[in-house]
Amino acid sequence: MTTHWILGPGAIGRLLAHSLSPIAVTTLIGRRALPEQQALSTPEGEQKVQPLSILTVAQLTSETHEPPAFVHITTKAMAAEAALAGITGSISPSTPLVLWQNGFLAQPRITQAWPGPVLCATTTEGAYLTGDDGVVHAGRGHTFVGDLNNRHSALSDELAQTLTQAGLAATKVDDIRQRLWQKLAVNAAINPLVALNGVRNGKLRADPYAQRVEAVVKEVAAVMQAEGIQSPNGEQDNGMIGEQAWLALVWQVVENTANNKASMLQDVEAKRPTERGAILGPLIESAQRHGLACEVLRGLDDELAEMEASYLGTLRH
Ligand code: KPL
Repeated sequence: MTTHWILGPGAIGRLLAHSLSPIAVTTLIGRRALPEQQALSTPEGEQKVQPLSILTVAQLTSETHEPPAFVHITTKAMAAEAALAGITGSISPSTPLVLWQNGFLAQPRITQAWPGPVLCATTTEGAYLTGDDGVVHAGRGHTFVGDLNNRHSALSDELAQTLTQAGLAATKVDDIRQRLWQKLAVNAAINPLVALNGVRNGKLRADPYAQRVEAVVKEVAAVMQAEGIQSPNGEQDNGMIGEQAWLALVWQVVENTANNKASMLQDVEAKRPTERGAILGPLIESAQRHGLACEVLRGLDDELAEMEASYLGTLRH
């Protein structure tokens, strides 16, 4: 059996641990201790309780372990590098990493810095935590796996097969960069606006938000074009191009997730740092690099920074 370490016991981390445990030697690693008995509620409403091997970073670093075949990093985007730094003394630098973050911040940085293979995963599996000992697998989705430089096709394939065998349908792809940016584009159009206004996704369809969505998508579409990222449903049989295609995609996701509290709204409500740096950050940086307008994106980032500062007690820079 292969050995998987999962760094970050959030919803996706725990869903992975539950799914992989029956077929692989799996260890879930976090900053604080969690109960060994962990519950999973399946999309079909079944309740499963199983013991998971859970270690704190301190326990991990004080003992010797069988070297992992894969280290999954399932923290929030801005915590990924620090989480990796916390365990580098315990793994070989050739260990394959799997990055599960939103946005496009951790992925290029860790790919550049880590000597071993760095795979990226983007998933539509839906999951949320119900406390220290429970996770709800709310909806089945699909996971795409690949690496930014297309150098680890066989390893991506191996991981996709393992995930599929574990019940999380997955496919190896050679365009993971495109897919990460596509998800980022949709997240940028939805997450900041719902987080700032404290509304569920569906509210964006009406005044006063719909116009703001269009203004965000206008800037996002220009950045996507400059980055060579195609809209997933653009320029096909519907004849839509660029901005129109991105807008159609965003409205489609808003419709499909109308009742959702987006992840950034959940972060704000729980007074946690948001993923603005990983979602708006790369867009603003790219717009500036390409000489494109980004006033709307920068405005959202500033408003979010202000809001975070109000509950985190940090000073604006
Ligand atoms: O992925 C999402 C998120 O919540 O982060 C969206 C697409 C906005 C759905 O809620």
